[in-house]
Amino acid sequence: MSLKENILKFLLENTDTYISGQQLAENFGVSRNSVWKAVNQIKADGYTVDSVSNRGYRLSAKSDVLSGNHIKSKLHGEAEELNVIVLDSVDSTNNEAKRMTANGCDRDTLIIANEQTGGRGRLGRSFYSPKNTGIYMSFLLHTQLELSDAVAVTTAAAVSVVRAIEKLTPITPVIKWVNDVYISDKKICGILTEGMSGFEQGTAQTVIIGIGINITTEDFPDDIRDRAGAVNADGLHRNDLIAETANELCRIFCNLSDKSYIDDYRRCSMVIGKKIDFYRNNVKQTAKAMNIDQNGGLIVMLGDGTVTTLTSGEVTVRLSE
Ligand code: BT5
Repeated sequence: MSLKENILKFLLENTDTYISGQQLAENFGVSRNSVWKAVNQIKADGYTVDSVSNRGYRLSAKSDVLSGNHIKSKLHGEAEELNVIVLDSVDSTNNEAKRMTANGCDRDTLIIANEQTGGRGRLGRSFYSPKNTGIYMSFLLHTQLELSDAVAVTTAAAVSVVRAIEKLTPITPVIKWVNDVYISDKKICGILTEGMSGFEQGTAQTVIIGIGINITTEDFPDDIRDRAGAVNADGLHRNDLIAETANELCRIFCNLSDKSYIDDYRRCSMVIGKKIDFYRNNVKQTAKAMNIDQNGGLIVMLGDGTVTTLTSGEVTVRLSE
């Protein structure tokens, strides 16, 4: 690690106290001038460092700069093996994951961007991804999944986001089948799962799970202003939420046959028991959402009493007026 990275790590671990330049210089065996230069580089990266004469430096708790090292230091369990890549700006982290796969990347990788210039939703829709205020990340995981498991993967990702937010904040989000997370009636997160399949085997060998979470985003474009919101929790840092989501997702994903996460999905569902409209191939149907099955499918009762299960992520569900 460079001097800058060492000092940053030290300051991140000691945000409750001032550390003198002298102490940092002694810790890392360098001059105070080198410490001063490294702190200036840390500030240039976007961190807020309070410096008070005779006391020293302290990283402000407000600093929310994406850091691969910080994220890695908080990964545990199955997630510890993840290769973590942080980008300042990219068209879409899902696109980047596809490019990496095409270039032969065979490691399970988490790609995170501070901004997306072409963030994507389902069915060619876009996902607004401005700088500094959100989490835009894709898990590139190597696997042997049945293509029919795609919905299960998306539900697992939604549960991971909810569990991570619940762990780090006092907020309890809800999930709108299949891929949206809401807080106070506003969408704060969308998930886009894409498989790169071996058509002959009918399996996905690489799955890309894209997750976008609005953390402090305020100025949404006009067309989504009424429907989009942000987590907006005091003291929540993106690095921590990314790591916690990764810990949960990798744990569930590595044991996908253990369906206990579906209980959390049901607990947080905002559609069970509600009247919904769903759109399949642009045809609108009205139904009552009855339950979520063990594979993440939505069991609905149609107007004529027929019960059917929606399994396709290509179905769009809206709560009826
Ligand atoms: C989604 O699609 O919500 C999936 C979004 C996945 C985004 C992640 S970010 C990392 C990775 N890289 C990517 O390029 N994508 C993934 P869908 O259910 O189709 O919803 C899209 C709709 O949500 C849009 O048509 C808007 O109405 C709305 N929307 C767009 N941006 C939003 C935002 N930032 N917050 C809330 N709603 C948004």
